[in-house]
Amino acid sequence: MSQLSLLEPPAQTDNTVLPWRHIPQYLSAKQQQLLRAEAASYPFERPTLTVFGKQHLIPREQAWFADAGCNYLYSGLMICAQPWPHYLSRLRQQLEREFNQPFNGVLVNHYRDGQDKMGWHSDDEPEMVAGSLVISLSIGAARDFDIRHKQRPERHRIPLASGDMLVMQPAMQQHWQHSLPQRKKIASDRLNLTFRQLIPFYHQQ
Ligand SMILES: O=C(O)CCC(=O)C(=O)O
Repeated sequence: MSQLSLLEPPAQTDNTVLPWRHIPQYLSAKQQQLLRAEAASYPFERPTLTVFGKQHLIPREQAWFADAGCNYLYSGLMICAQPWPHYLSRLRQQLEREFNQPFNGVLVNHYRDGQDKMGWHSDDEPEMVAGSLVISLSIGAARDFDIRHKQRPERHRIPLASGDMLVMQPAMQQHWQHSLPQRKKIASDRLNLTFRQLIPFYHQQ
């Protein structure tokens, strides 16, 4: 697929342009299989978050792979960069060519089953490079991805299947929030990879 068609945002019937693009089946079956197998050895963690004074384990597992100096302060937690695994690094190179943008970090979320989830948020941390794309890729169980506008009562739901890509334009983080709701009947797991561009050494300045 050409870079232009990947970036072209969809128009709604009222001609509003939405700042994301869903590309079904971006990853080949082989890529999905290799990444899934590689993920079996990722150093997943479940850090503890403090919400209203109470401590909670995050309802999923996560790992952060990034270049040196690209530590990430995410939901109040500093996550340190782990070195890039082989197939994630190859995928990063493919995305850098496709989108003509450097991606120096990837957050891997592992939802062990439909109980695991992610709450409403925007990927708008100050260490993210202004104007950069966030590329999300899904492998495993199909899950709904919800999007809501920050100011008006507008919502969208995108069913993300294995191999799908979601290109998030900068305006998505500025004006919208997203979440991955619980789906208690889903018994199988899902990996989500979000490739990001961070300002190196932001937290050491
Ligand atoms: O799992 C997903 O599709 C969402 C992940 C997400 O929102 C994030 O990494 O910020």
